[in-house]
Amino acid sequence: MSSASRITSLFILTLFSITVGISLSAQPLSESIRLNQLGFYPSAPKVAIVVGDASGPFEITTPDLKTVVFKGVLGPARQNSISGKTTHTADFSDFKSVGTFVVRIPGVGHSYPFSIKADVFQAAAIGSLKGFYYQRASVGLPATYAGKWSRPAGHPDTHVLIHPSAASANRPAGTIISSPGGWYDAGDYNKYIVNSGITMGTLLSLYEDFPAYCQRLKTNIPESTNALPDLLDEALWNLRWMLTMQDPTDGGVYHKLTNPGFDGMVMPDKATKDRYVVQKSNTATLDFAAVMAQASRLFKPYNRQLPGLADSCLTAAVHAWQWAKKNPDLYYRQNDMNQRLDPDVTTGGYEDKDASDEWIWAASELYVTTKDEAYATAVNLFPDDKTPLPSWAQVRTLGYYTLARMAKDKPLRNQDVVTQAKKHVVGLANTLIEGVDQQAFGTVMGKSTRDFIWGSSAEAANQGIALIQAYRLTNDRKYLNYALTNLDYLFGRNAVGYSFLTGFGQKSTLNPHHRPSVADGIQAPVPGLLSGGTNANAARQDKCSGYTTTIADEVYLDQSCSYASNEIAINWNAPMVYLTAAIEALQREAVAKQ
Ligand code: 9MR
Repeated sequence: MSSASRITSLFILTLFSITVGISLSAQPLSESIRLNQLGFYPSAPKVAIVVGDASGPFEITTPDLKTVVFKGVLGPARQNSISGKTTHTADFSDFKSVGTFVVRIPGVGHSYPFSIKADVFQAAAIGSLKGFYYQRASVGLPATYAGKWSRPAGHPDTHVLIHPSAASANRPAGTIISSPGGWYDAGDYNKYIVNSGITMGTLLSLYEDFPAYCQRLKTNIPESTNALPDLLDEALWNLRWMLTMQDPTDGGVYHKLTNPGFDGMVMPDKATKDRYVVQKSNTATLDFAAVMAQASRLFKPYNRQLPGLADSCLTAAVHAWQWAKKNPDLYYRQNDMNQRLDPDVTTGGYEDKDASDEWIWAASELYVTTKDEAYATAVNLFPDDKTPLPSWAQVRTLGYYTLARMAKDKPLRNQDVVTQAKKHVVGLANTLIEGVDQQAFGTVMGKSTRDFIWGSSAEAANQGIALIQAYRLTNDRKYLNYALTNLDYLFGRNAVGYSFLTGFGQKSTLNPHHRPSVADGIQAPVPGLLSGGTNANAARQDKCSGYTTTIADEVYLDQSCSYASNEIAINWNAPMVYLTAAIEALQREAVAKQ
C-alpha cells in the first residue's frame, strides 16, 4: 500500500469512527422515554411517553438498534397538569410482533428494552404473590423456596404479652398468649389486624373472581405440593394468625401485635424485643369479621383437607360482629392509650375516625356468606352516592365488590342490593376514566396531586382493580384497557421512570425501606415487593435528606431511609397481585376465545 493510500485509508477509518461515535452517542439510553418496562401483550394498546420537547418520527427497533421493525410519529404536546412539563406519546399499538424491542426517538435516544408476548405479566403475578412468602413471620425461609434471600426464623410470637390496654378478666395484663405466624406488615416486623383486613380481602377476592387461574398459580412455597392452591395456602398463613388475635371469651379482636417501638434495621432473628397485643378495637374487629366471613366461603370446598376450618371462620366472624355491636365506639387511640398506660406503644397506628365503612364491609361479607337478610338490613349499606377507592382506612367498596359479584348466579334474594352495588362500582370506574386521554402520561393514575399520597402505588393498583371489577360487570373492554394503563404506570410509565415492583423492570426499586432487604447483606432487594412510591409529602414525613424536588408526581426517593416513599407493605402488594393476576387471567380467557 502506497503511503498516499495508507493516509487515505487512515482518513476513512477516522471518519468512520467519528461517524460511528456520533451515531452511537446520538442514540444513548434515554431516561426521558417512559414505558412499561416489562412490556405488552401482542394485541393490547402499547404506549411510551417522552418527557420534554420532541416531535417527528419514532421507531421500534431491536435492542441492538440495528433493525427497525416499526415506524410511527409522536403525538402532539400535552402538558402535565401537576408539573407543567411537556410530554408526547409514542403509540405503537399497531405493532403486534412478539419479541424484545426498544423505542428509539431520533435526537432523544432509546428506551429500556421491553417484551411483546403473551403472558407478559405472569412472572410479576407470581413474583408479587411470592412477596408474601418472604414476609412470613415465625418461620425460616429455606433456600429451596427463598433462594439467596433464605433466612432464619424470627419472631416466634409464642410468648406474647397482653398489654394493659388489652386486659380482660380472663386475660389480665401480662398474661402470655401464643399468636405465631402471619405476615410482617411492611418494612417493619409488626402485625396489624386492620391492614391484614384489606390485604386478605383483596387476595381472597382475586380468588373469588378468577378461581380457575388462581388454582394454577404456583409460587414454589413449602405448601405447593398440597391439594390447596398456593394463593389459598399463602392466605392461610395469615388467616391462622388472625384467628389467634380474637379473644375467645368475648369475640373482640386485638388491634395489633407489636413491639412497643420499631425494631432496628436488623434481620428478623436479631429482633428479640418483647411483643404485645394491644387494645381491641371496633375497626380491627369488623375487618376481622369481614375476612373470616369471606374466608369461610372460600375454604368450604376444602373441608376434607382443612376439617372444620370454614365453620370456625364463620363462627369467629359472627362472634366478632356481636362484639362490635356491643362496642361500636371503641376506636383505637394510641396517644390516649399511652397517656394512661405503660409501656408506651409508638408503632403504626392504623387509627380511624369513622367505622361506618368497616360496618358495611363486614355486613356485606356476612350477608353473602350466610344469605341471612338480617345482615343486609343491620346497617345502611348505601348511606350516600359515594364509592370511595379502597384503602386500609376505607373499606366500604370492598363490600360493594362482594355484593356486585353476586350479580352472576343471583344467589341472593335481595337483588336490589346487588344492583345498587353494581351501580356504585361502575360509577367509580367511570369517574376514574374521565379525562385520562388528555393526561400527560395517559394513565388513570396521576390525574391529580391527590393520587400521590403515602402508598400511592396501591392507589394505582386499587384503581386498576375497580376498573377490572367494572369490566367484569359490563364486559366493556375500555375498562380493561384503562386498567392496563395503571399497570404501565406501576412498571415505569410515570413521572419518575421507576418500576415500583422490586426485581421487575430494568429500572426498579433497589433500596426499599424493608428491614430484611437492608440487613441481609445481599445487594438485590427481596423480590416481588411493591414500593409505596411517589408521595408528595414524603420529605416532610420521613425527613430523609435526599429529596430533590417538591413536584407532587416526582417526589420519590429510592433510598431505605425514605419510609414515606419507598417502604413496602402487604396492603400495597395485594392489589398488585390482584391487578397483574387478573389481567393475566383475562388475557388467557381472551386468547382461549379467539
Ligand atoms: O400505609 C399507612 C399510611 O396510610 C399512613 O399515612 C402512614 C402513617 O401513619 O402509615 C402507613 O402504614 C405504615 C404502618 O403504620 C406501619 N407499618 C408500615 C406501614 C407502611 O408505611
